[in-house]
Amino acid sequence: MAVSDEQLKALKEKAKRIRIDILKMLTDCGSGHTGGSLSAADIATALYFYKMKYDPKKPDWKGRDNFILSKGHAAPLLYTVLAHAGFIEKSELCTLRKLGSRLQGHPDSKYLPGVEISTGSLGQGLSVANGVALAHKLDRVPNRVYALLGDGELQEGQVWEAAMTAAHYKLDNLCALVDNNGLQIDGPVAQVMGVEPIADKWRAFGWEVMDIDGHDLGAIAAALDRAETVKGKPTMIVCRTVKGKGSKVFEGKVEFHGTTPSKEELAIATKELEEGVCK
Ligand SMILES: Cc1ncc(C[n+]2csc(CCOP(=O)(O)OP(=O)(O)O)c2C)c(N)n1
Repeated sequence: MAVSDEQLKALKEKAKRIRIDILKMLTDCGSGHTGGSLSAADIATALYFYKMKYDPKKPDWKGRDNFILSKGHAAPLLYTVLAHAGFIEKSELCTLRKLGSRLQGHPDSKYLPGVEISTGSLGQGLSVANGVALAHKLDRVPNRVYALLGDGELQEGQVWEAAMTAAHYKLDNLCALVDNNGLQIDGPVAQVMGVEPIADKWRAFGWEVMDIDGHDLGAIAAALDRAETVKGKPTMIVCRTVKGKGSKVFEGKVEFHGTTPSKEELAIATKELEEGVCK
């Protein structure tokens, strides 16, 4: 299956809408993670609107593929994607981080349909993904499992235990993606604790590895297609991204890791996104 020009156009439009909705909800709320939600917006768009099987009306449908947002602080992205996919109403997005809301600062699987597992403590998602993928193998079902990690998150030791486990159990129904935006909470990943060469490390751990532009929806779709053909080992897609992607207001600015736009910044960013200023 290859992505058509028409599909690609629709995916680009969807990613744009998702970015604008993320920024609106974050501006409204006044707290939350901007940079890492925007950097992974194209990845999540390709997963939810090109590749994954799910039924928003039956979030627990047994035939679904599973998405695990290991970098749980990108909750605004997940909530927006779930709203666009029909799991929740778009009007609920404005309840982000409010007392009693289902949309807490980090995703809570107990309250929100479509969230497979509560995340936020970095380093744990891939281990969970392994368990789900192994269960699908034991059940002899074709469901696939996707896990999204941050590059700063790769500093967590548990990630590498999970990397070994997935290869050991030959989890070819598992596809992990790393949002390789080069920044973490308080500086460049390379300065805090370097994780490069990311692709070589995963290869050495026995994974099939692809290295792509994480904002090229055609490349993401093609990589996800190819991952399905890999046999006997898990796949890692290293997605080279820009933190804060979509507007010059946020791009490459570490201070927007956990701060939200002002109303003025929202207006500028929305205009830039509408006009496609950032390619
Ligand atoms: C175990 C753990 N330690 C620290 C944090 C605090 N924290 C939240 S986001 C973040 C930076 C993560 O960087 P990265 O994975 O590169 O995320 P991205 O840049 O894509 O947002 C940190 C340290 C956490 N959530 N969990």
